[in-house]
Amino acid sequence: MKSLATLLTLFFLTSSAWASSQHGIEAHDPWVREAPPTARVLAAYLQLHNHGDKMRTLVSVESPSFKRIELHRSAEKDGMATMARVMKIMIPAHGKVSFEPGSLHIMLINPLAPLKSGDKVDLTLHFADGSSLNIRADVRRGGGGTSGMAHHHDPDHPMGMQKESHGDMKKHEHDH
Ligand SMILES: [Cu+2]
Repeated sequence: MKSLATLLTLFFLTSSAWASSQHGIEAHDPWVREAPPTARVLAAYLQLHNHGDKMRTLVSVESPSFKRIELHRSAEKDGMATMARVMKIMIPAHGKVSFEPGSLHIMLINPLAPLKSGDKVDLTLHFADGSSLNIRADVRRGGGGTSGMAHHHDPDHPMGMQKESHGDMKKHEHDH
C-alpha cells in the first residue's frame, strides 16, 4: 500500500515537471491580455528561462490565431509611450528575459476570431538555431491592480500599429 502511494506521488511529480522544458528554454506564465472584441492587436507576455549553456535568440513567433506576430518593446520617453519593433531577443545562458506590460511584448496582430478571458492561444516561438517551442497562453484581464498607475488604455497598443516605423531598429524582414 505504501508503495502504491509512492508510485502515485512519483507519477504526479514527473507529470508536472515534464511540462515545458524543451531545448533548455522554459516558458513561464504565458498570457495574453484581453482586449475589446474589435481590437486588431493584442499583446502576449511571459518569462523565458534559458537553462542551457548557450545563449538562445528568439527571432519570431507564430500562432494559428493571428495573421502576423511581431516582437516589440515599449518604453516611456519624456512621458510619452513609445513602441519599437525588435528583430531578435537574446536569452543569455542560464539567464531569463521577461515580457511584461510596459516593456517587451509579443504583439499579436489581426486576430482571426475575437478572444476573451479564458480562451487559449497557441504560440510557437522560433529560435535562431532553428529550434522552436510550443506554448499555450491564457487570455486574461491585464492590469493586476497594483500601484497607483491606473491606465485607461493599454500602453502597449496605441492605434495605428501599421504606421509605426523605427528605421534604426528595423532590419530586413527576411534575413535568411
Ligand atoms: Cu507592440
